[in-house]
Amino acid sequence: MLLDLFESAAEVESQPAALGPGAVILRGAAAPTAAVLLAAVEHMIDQSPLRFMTTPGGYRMSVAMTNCGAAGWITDRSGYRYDAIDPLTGRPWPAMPSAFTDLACSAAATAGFSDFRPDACLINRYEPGARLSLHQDRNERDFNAPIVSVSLGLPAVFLFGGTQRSARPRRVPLLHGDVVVWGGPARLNFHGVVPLKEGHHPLLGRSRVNLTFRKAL
Ligand code: MD3
Ligand code: FE
Repeated sequence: MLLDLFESAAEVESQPAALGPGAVILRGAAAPTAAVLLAAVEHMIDQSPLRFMTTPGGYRMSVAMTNCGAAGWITDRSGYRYDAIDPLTGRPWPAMPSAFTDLACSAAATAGFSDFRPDACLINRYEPGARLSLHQDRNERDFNAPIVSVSLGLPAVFLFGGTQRSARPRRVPLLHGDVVVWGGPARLNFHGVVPLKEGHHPLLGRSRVNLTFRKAL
């Protein structure tokens, strides 16, 4: 029956799939709540605005960033670190909204990390041309905790490398609503984002927003 075919296709689409050892993708898992998530982002950037941070080497990042939660990731001339205070406002980062916590915890649980509780969420805003060069996320204290990422808006090509910088990365498209849990053997893999292509998204216009949930402390 045709209806059964469509139903099973829809089910398969939302099933967790392995991108590689330790990396589980939930295609479209955040699409139903995207409008709620983005309204929370708007409220957040009223309190702690998006800004272009400076790398320790003195380069201005092309991705605009802010944070919510007990700790926020920052970079400046003195290095990369987490801090409870937003250096731009001198105040704590905005609290993590329950819609964020709920999504991150349920995605992590689906991937087998039922005790994951994020205390930091880095919000990355890409406009066409913005990119993130190959790096590892190593400023968190506990590498046993996974990182959960949520992609919204324009599609991006994600670079998924290995544990050595020299391994040639795979190119993985990340689309609006995709949620990925990066844990276990994938936790310290090199990764990056190729320059965002020009485009228009119905909810976000010329931009992509990525939320990364971490246990930083
Ligand atoms: C794989 N952000 O904020 S999310 C970052 O799309 C970051 O904005 C990218 O890399 C973005 O640090 C990629 C996917 C991601 C995040 C963390 C990871 C993949 C990861 C940590 C380990 C391995
Ligand atoms: Fe990263």
